[in-house]
Amino acid sequence: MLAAAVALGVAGLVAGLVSPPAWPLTVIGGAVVDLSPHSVTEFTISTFGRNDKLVLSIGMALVIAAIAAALGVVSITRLRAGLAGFGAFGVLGAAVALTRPAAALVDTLPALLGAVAGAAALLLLIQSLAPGPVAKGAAPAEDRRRFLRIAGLAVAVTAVGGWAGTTLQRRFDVSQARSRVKIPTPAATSPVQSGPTVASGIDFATVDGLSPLFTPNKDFYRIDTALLVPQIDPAGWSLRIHGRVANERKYTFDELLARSDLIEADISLACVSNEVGGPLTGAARWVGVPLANILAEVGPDPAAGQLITRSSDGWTCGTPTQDAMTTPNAMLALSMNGEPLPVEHGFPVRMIVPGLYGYVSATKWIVDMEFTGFADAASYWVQRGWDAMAPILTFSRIDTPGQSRAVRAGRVPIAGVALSGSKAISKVEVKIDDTDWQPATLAPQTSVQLWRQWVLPWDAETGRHVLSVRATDELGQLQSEEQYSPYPNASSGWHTVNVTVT
Ligand SMILES: Nc1nc2c(c(=O)[nH]1)N[C@H]1C(S)=C(S)[C@@H](COP(=O)(O)O)O[C@H]1N2
Ligand SMILES: [Mo]
Repeated sequence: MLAAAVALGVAGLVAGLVSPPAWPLTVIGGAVVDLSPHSVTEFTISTFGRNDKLVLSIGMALVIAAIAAALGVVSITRLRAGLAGFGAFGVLGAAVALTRPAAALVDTLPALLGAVAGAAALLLLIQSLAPGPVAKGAAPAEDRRRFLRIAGLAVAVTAVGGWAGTTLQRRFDVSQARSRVKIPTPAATSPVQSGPTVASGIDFATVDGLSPLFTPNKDFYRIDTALLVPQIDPAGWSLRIHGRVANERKYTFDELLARSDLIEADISLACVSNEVGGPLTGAARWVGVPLANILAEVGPDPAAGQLITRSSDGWTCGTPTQDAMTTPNAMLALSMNGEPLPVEHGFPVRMIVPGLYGYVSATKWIVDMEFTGFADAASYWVQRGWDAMAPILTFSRIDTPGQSRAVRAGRVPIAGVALSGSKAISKVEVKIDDTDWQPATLAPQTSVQLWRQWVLPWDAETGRHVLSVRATDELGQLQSEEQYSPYPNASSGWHTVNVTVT
């Protein structure tokens, strides 16, 4: 295990020097993410949400520790097998590094040099265990001291390598470049945007436990396959648009910033993996370039039904051309809640198409757009069995009281949010135990593409209670009561929470 730690520490140092994404744990983790069957990804995302990457890291650490320990035990009697094990992992790591998007030959170095260092550490450690000719008569205590000295050295190499690697990696960090970006104020802001937060005498901004109308960027859910967040300097960024278009084109970041057609819009995002009542949805004010205008400039073939967009790390998204061209406020977003896109949310540019789940609409770190047909190419999640067409289904969520929370008897708000991808929410109803459905008070619908807050005051009496919610859209469509899990086209069902009043 010490030798494996040395291998990873040295690999970290080399990766910090040549290419941070080529660190073997990032490389192998990325391959694990891409190769996982949908049942595994879905379980991980719905169980651990934004901690999914942490869980993957811990899982990999445990597996590596187990393999390393087994190799170590074997090495005591058959050192060559142990050394061969390191060699095999070095070659495997290097090979997988080459299969990653945008890989270069230098990306094999961290795994290869790490394996050499690990093998050397194993050799020294095992040799220090075996009584050599000189040490034959040595007392066991002396053998142990010798082993501990080399073990200490291994720990030091690991720590220094890891620290140096992390420090070097900061050279690739774009937060400096991001802090220099100034997003212009758009000429056109849609008139409905800054509506009051008050309706029927309730100030929704002050309801305890209710999601704020706009989710702060730091709290915004994050879902992507990127173990290392892509670091893109806007100065070197460009977006290529090609495929079945009349004029193939390239746009730079400065060209987008300088445009006179920037718009501002309030839009909710939702992840298809969200469970009923789950946290994988958020609301933000976005500024960007209207997708319709950009696409008019390239002139797509109307028969090319699918727009494939690609991120710098090779993830792909397939959006119906029709939705990309005609959905109001569909945009190439440059800012989120008044600041340049956070790096984790796609800096410098991401796509937003309101009303569709993120995996078919919300490409972060976008660098490429290609017009094609649905029969000609399948995007990342569609290859893994998720539906190619994925409009957001109407949902509603009880934010407060929370599931299994204890509540004090008396008047408390039952409150939450509801969203229908592209239609207004016209009614939200709450059911308390076995009583009739009661209409909640709705906050102003400031944008049909943004969720709508709702609240129902409740005189809570001691005991256990069951609360349910359901929403209806402006066409009178009640959200589906049928219980589905997310795969392959979003969860459905009415959100229910159990509350104990004391
Ligand atoms: N480059 C890239 N963009 C991506 C993804 C991804 O894995 N890689 N995930 C998509 C999915 S599934 C969702 S739900 C949204 C989430 O956006 P957020 O992380 O900003 O909330 O991003 C989308 N854009
Ligand atoms: Mo998603």
